[in-house]
Amino acid sequence: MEFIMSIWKYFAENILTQPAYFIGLIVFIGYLLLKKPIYDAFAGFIKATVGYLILSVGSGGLVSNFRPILVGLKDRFNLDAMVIDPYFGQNAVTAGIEEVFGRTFSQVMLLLLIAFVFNLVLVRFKKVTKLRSVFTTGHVQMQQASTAFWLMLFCFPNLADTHILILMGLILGLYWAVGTNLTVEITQDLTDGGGFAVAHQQMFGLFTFSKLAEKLRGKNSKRLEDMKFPGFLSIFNENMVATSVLMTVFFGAILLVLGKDYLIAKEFMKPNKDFFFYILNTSLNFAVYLAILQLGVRTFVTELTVSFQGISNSLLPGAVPGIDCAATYGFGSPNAVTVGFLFGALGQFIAIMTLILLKSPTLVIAGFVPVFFDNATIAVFANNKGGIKAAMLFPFISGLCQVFGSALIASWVGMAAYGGYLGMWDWAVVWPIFTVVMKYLSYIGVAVIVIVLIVIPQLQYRANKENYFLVTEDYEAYKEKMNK
Ligand code: ASC
Repeated sequence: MEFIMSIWKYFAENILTQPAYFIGLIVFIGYLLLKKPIYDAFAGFIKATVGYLILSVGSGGLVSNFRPILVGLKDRFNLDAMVIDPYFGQNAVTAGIEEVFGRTFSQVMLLLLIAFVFNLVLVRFKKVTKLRSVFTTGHVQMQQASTAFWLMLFCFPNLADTHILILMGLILGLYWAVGTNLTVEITQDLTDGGGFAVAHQQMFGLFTFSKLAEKLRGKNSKRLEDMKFPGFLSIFNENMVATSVLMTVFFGAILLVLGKDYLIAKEFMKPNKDFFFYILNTSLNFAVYLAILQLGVRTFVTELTVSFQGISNSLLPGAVPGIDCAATYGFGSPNAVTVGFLFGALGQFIAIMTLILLKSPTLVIAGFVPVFFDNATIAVFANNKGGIKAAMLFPFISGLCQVFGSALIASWVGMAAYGGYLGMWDWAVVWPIFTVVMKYLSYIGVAVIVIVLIVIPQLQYRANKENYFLVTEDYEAYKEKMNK
């Protein structure tokens, strides 16, 4: 048993929680199943892994450069506030779980195993479960597992570790499978049959806002990509220019508020550098990382689309992999990403102001990951379904939800005291609801959540029985039938 556990631990640490290698492995196996020669499979592995690593350089660069700037606001003004950000959330769990509940979170790998295998089993029996996708974004699974661990302990403080893990494995595994499955149609539509779904932290949000965006679409609704600015504004038609200008205004304002002295003291900026060019350089890097990110997407998505047919022909019929939300930034209008970020930030800003005015005991600092990755993704999908108005409105609403939802849940369960909460849409809206239900209904609450999660894909299936599996199995045929 110990031997098996150590193999699992090795696999989990090096592959399962490292999406680049995990996607590489999937592509490798997929090609072998397609009976391609081994050297082709190897080449596919390299392209998929390198592509995903490029994507990670882009998204990691955004995170590491822009996260400290927003968090700096808390530091600069000595605010006693919690940061809504997955990394802060994970730290808060590590810092507080022992003090508050007297537990350690050493079995997180085991939990991932339980939940992941459960996800695979659910998809393997898709005829019954109607679930079509597997969650593969490992670093996100770790963050979610930590937060879920705290929320479950809050509801069931006396439950033994093993029992908590089993409960969590059940609910998390279902959440992953049902959440990614919710994004199958909208992602296939956005990517024109890219052959993947989204496995991230706003899956219920993407589904909800896409549905609402469809309702918002009028006869003359335009998408961002159809919009052409006239005159001098025409420079904004180009994504790189638009992003650079808007980010310089946005981050320029924040950096000015932080002030040169603070930035030097915190070693953001070298003392001999010019402040104006420091601001410009920092802001332009936003466009740089975004471009890198999109290059990464282009590198691995084709490999994944082709090779996954191997897996979906035999191992997991009709399944698609759920991957990082950033993979969608290579599709639709590139300006949607920027628009979503800015309107999400506006929503968060107004929500934070409201908390201050209402003298809320918990103050929130916007974290970069929720502001950017949630709202940009919501805008990409909303724009695709409902056009410009949707791409502005829904990230704005999402920004409000992120702040208010996180402030409520994190104060209630005691995470706010440890400085952070995950803060992404599903974790600011959906999981707080789960927590309320479990806290007040106990095991009946667990049963209610499990049943609701099981029923969701059944309802999706009912709504479009004929084409439900076609959308992953043969997208061209699906499109033709849907157009009729
Ligand atoms: C997250 C998280 C990140 C980003 C990244 C986006 O939730 O932890 O590092 O989003 O996955 O590409």
